[in-house]
Amino acid sequence: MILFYDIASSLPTKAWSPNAWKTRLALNHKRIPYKTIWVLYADIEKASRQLGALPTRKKIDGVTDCWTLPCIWDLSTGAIIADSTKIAIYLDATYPASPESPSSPPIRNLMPTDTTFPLFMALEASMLPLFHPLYLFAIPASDALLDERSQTAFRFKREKVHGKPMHLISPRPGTEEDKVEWAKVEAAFGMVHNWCLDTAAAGLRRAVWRSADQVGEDGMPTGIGDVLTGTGDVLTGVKVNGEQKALTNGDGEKRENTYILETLEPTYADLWLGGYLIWIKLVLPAEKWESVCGWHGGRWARLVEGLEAGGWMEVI
Ligand SMILES: N[C@@H](CCC(=O)N[C@@H](CS)C(=O)NCC(=O)O)C(=O)O
Repeated sequence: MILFYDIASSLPTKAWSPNAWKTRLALNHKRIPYKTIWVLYADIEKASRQLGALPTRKKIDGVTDCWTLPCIWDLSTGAIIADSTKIAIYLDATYPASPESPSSPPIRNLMPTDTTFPLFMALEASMLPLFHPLYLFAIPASDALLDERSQTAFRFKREKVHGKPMHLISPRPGTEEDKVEWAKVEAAFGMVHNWCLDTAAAGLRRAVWRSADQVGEDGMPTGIGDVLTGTGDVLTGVKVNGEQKALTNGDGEKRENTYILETLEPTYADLWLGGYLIWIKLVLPAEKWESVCGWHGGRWARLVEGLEAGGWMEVI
């Protein structure tokens, strides 16, 4: 059993923080039993110190330790780990998918091949600086969902960083600034979309692991070495043992390019992006999520629908 420390909000899900969503999606993906411990934003440092978690960075003074969530306490091993990326690495190392000792349901890997981890690190390093415009919208919207004591703590740092009071950080809806800054968010996601298109155009879709020479109990291909087929932006099928099969999600429904490495199930890169997409969907006005759904052939809506349908968004 894992205790998962997440930050509470007034949303029905309580969960809102993009970084904590990455860990929640990861725990759900690996089907590891866990229980959420809800912490108020104002109490992150106190709760983390009590737990014995390590600080993850420095505060804005550059000197003082800063504790952040998500954090997990694995009661089976005693490990206490803060930072979503460190947690993802720990989970795969401690609970790897193992064909030798199959469990039911089977444990999945977040990073299924040796190349997935460096690819994910490159994605994170490229995307993080591009997300600043997103913060302009999502930080004040998140602030509005916190309790008063947490708002004070949340605002202290953000208002310093942005040089304005919280209520002036977001561009006013409908203004030129609103359009320009939102277009930058679209461009950030567009960069990843273009990587995917380039990969497809170069015929590099063999970079797929969970697809191949066998079909698992769920009707999905398993193993390594198959060929995904399709044209342009849309995957239409998979060759299993040389035989063409429709690409389905297990319910016979056709699956288009849902995940960024064209895998049949998400890898950690999808869950990482999913953390931000879910943040947008949960905290911003509905028209912003509608706008995201129209970007890049609807791939981000498909990604979040895929996470919802697969049970990855469950709050336990
Ligand atoms: N690199 C960390 C960042 C986590 C993070 O920034 N968490 C925020 C909430 S989304 C937090 O706890 N902030 C507390 C603070 O800045 O004092 C991760 O990926 O887990």
